[in-house]
Amino acid sequence: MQLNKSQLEDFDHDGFLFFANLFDNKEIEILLSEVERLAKINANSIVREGDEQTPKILLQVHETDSATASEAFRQLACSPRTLGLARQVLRDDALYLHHSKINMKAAIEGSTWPWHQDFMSWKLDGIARPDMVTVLVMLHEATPMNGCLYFVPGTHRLNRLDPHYDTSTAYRFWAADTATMREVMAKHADPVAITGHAGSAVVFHCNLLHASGHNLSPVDRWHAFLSFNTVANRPQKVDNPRPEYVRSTNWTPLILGADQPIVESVAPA
Ligand SMILES: O=C(O)CCC(=O)C(=O)O
Repeated sequence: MQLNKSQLEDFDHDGFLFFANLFDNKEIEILLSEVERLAKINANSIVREGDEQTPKILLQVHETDSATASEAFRQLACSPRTLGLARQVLRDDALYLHHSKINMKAAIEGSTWPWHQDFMSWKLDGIARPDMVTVLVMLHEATPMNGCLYFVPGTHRLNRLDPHYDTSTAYRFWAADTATMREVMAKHADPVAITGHAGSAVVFHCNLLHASGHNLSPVDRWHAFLSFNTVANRPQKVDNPRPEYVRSTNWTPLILGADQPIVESVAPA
């Protein structure tokens, strides 16, 4: 999938590019059934929430040897439609995954993600430059009602804002504070709802301000996130690094797969 000059300019200007129906129904069915399998695993790389301990985040799905390894998600991560896209917007072919994850925003219960830039956390992982992007693949349709993401276009050009530690959900992380968001939103275009059918995808810059609401709908909203970094920008040593499943030290450049559909595959035992 070759991006043209105007798409690259749009990415540089807005901080994201959206692709409707990039993956077909068969591919999405395979990935959904993999998520169902992975969600039953008992591993530290799964964050749960609520009284029912419903899975919220399944991490490290792209590796071959993690507790939550999935060959289908490995194929997704090496596809020209994900890795190929990330290479083009980052203008670098030597990329690895800082992390991969499935955010499972469960019907009724699935909670919010406050406004943040991903690089708020990733800089603290020891990463020097914001040469990172995430490719998000919608495994279910995303709507405002079921907690789709919102982006504030162009905010990646603000560079990294001062973060504050958010403890409002089961996943504690660095986010933007209210005063900062009031100021930023007064000066920028309105946030854009990232809605689309299952199989749609969006690539976005690590300094783009984004958030999502609670899933108020009766249906689940699952999204896959592949967060790419350049090998040259791999993290430096930090005290008390976060676990491998959120801060990968596997910096071997990913090999681009053939432009073929994701196929059914048997996960490692
Ligand atoms: O899954 C969501 O709704 C938002 C996730 C998000 O913003 C993130 O993982 O950085």
